[in-house]
Amino acid sequence: MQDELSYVKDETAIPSLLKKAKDDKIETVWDRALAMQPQCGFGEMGVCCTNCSMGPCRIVKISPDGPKKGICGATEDTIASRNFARSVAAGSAAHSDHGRDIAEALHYAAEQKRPIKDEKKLRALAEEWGIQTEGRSVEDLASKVAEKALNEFGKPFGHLQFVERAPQKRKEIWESMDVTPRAIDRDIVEVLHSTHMGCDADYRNIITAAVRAALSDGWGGSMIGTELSDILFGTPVPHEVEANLGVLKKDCVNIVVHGHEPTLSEALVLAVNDPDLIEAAKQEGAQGINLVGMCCTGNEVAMRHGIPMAGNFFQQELAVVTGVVEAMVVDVQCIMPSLPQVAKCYHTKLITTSRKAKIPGAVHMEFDEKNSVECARKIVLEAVMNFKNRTDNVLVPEEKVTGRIGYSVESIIRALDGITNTFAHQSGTVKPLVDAVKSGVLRGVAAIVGCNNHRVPADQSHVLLAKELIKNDVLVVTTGCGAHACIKAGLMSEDAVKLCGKGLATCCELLKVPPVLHMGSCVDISRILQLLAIISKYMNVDIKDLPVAAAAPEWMSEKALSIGTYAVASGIYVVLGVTPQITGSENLTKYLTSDMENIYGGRFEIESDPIKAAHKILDHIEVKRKQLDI
Ligand code: CUV
Ligand code: SF4
Repeated sequence: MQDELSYVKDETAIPSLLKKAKDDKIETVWDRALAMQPQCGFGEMGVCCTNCSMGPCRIVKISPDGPKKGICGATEDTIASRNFARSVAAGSAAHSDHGRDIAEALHYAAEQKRPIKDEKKLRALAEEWGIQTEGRSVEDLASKVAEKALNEFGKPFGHLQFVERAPQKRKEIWESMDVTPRAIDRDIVEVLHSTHMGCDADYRNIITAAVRAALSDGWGGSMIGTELSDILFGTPVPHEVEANLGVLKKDCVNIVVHGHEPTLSEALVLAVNDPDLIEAAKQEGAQGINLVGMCCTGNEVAMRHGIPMAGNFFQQELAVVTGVVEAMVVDVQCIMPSLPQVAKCYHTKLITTSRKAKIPGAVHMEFDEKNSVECARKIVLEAVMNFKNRTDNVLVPEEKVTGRIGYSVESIIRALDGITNTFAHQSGTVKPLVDAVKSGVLRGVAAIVGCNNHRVPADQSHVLLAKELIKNDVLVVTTGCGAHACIKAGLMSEDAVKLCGKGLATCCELLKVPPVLHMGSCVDISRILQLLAIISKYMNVDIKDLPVAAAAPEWMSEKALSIGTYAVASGIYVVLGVTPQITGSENLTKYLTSDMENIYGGRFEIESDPIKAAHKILDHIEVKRKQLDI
């Protein structure tokens, strides 16, 4: 927990709005974090168990007195690993259920003969999955691909199809550990079962089950989410976008779309361009309708449509505090239940749309995939009609920057090749990138992903880490709230080249890309896996051999734990800036931060100082370079 002064220096637009929130007597996440101090030591160390009603049980670590076992006899290792595994399973469930919704959306789009944007990618995926493509209509193919994707969740035999994308050596490691993901739902259920009271008590075996569920996310649910979203809504290509809360417009009806799934936000993009609704907004005295995005759904529509990126996780309450938001439309994940309280103090309507996420105090307008455009129109009209209720108590912050985003794997490969044909699918190769790394001009690649957390001044660790890495000639790729942080700090602008080391600066200028590449939302970390798999196969090595690393400097969600776990199990070195709730078990901590490297080639590192984290990543990259003899 940091005091407010820590926000004053950065580029987040937070200080001015935080002051307004104070004046307006609005309670924010920082107030509640302060009120929560000191936080529970048992929970912090992961040694509180509530898995059965004989509990809650907690293990006392700080003194020789007090219980060292749960009532059933569960040790700290068992309890901490079960808690960790259940979090991973929940994170994998969230990402994968998102993937399932996209697969359903593709199914209905095919059924209703709605547009399917990337036919080339659809055909490529159908071929990859062994679906007969010749002579088949787009709708027919889309429907087959959707069905095959939906079967990935519960098929009784075999393993996930995207496992085949991994390099051979990686697949062998997974086979030897029996963690090859089988069916997404099954792998998640197995974690819930095996961590039930009186089941698995071996922390290593519990983590093995968690690894399988996490791989089901990265190489399953998330990858399905990304690939099918691209097929349905279009594969992102590079373009300019504006970011930060300054994208709100005083004279327009402002709609903030917040949450995760692109289905809702895509329908809203269509609805806000409806001439009738724009006319209605004008009738109400507005200049027009301004749709902006927040968190990952913001990333989705920014990547595909250039919709402005209003902000990340810690800016959601402050967006409402501006007083100019007519509606905040949310679906699932990372939506603070505090929002209706904040909205109540202004005229803002908080509109929930998913049956999976209702919030007391919000207006619920359920989004129906079969009727998406009509639903979206109703929501937009609700916002338009709310414009007249706006008061004078408004503050739109000045902070607004422009950046270049849209780096799907296809776009990156095209940028490398200097090919401008935006319709080509996977044309070109990663050779120029590999050559740049081999020659040492580029030292390596690092991913910066994840959320905001009150334990870190908002965005600061993302930005400091990114700056230190690019200064040392490491190309950064980013998703999620990390991407919002980086664009706000100007790291996706042309000027960012000035912050780069000589080698990276040369590459960026040559290829006309920023040093920090926005690859999308959190499910789009599957794009990073895909890129690493392509590079590994090209170089004929395993992912663990590459001079790459990942960091989640401000992570908070269970999804981030699932991501971290599948990254480690994919052979990646992962630095966490916030300590996970595992430290009550020395064995588990050692397993995750050390032993796993001997098995999977990747491991967790815990480092809260972003500059130190950058140097640990740089050291790791140099070790890998040496091993590759480059
Ligand atoms: Ni997944 S990155 S808070 S919204 S998971 Fe949500 Fe995206 Fe973290 Fe940000
Ligand atoms: Fe306690 Fe064991 Fe029940 Fe957990 S499962 S609450 S440790 S008795």
